Amino acid sequence: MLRLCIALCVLATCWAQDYLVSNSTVQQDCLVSNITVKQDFDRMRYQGTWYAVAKKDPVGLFLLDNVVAHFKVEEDGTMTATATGRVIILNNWELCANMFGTFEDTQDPAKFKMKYWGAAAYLQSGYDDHWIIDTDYDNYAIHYSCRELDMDGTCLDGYSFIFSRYREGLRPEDQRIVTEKKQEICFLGKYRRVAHTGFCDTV
Ligand code: RTL
Repeated sequence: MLRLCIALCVLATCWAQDYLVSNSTVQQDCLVSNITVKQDFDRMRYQGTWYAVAKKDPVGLFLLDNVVAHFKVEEDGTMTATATGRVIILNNWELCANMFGTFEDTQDPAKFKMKYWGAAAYLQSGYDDHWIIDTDYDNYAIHYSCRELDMDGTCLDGYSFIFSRYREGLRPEDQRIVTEKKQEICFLGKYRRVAHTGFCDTV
């Protein structure tokens, strides 16, 4: 009987260890403070056009589709961006929103505070976190913003964009990395594809 008990205890310990190891390789506690971002983020290489191919929405009004962002590093080193996207405001007024953003640096080169506003006064403005979770600069980027922390340190209200350098979407080889990262930021299963229909294209 004692032997059986010892054997069961050993087995249980092994299971527990296994569980902890698999849990620590993919960050599963969903604490915003434990989310890792791109190491040594290089804003110069991040410049240029990024097409949103998927997004996880926050609560409330948001960019619907046709979302394209252009990032730039100004002469003084500040990162700025413009973005366009289809929105519906006042219940049924559909338009292409022209948005602007300036980024404040933080201690971490991949974590910014983004001040954003619209070209027209009736468009939303705000001040959000803007984290670059991962990017290879040439193909894909995963953006994350938590607007409101829950009492337990997880994200209560946040949004995220999956960006591609190509309008058509991500290359198959980048999809695995992106899925892994979606899981790490605890947004897996919450994304919607972002269509590009030409709604915001200027001729
Ligand atoms: C993203 C990166 C590039 C610069 C900016 C961004 C965010 C824009 C947002 C716009 C919301 C607009 C709304 C308009 C309706 O009134 C992250 C794409 C500025 C959040 C809701």
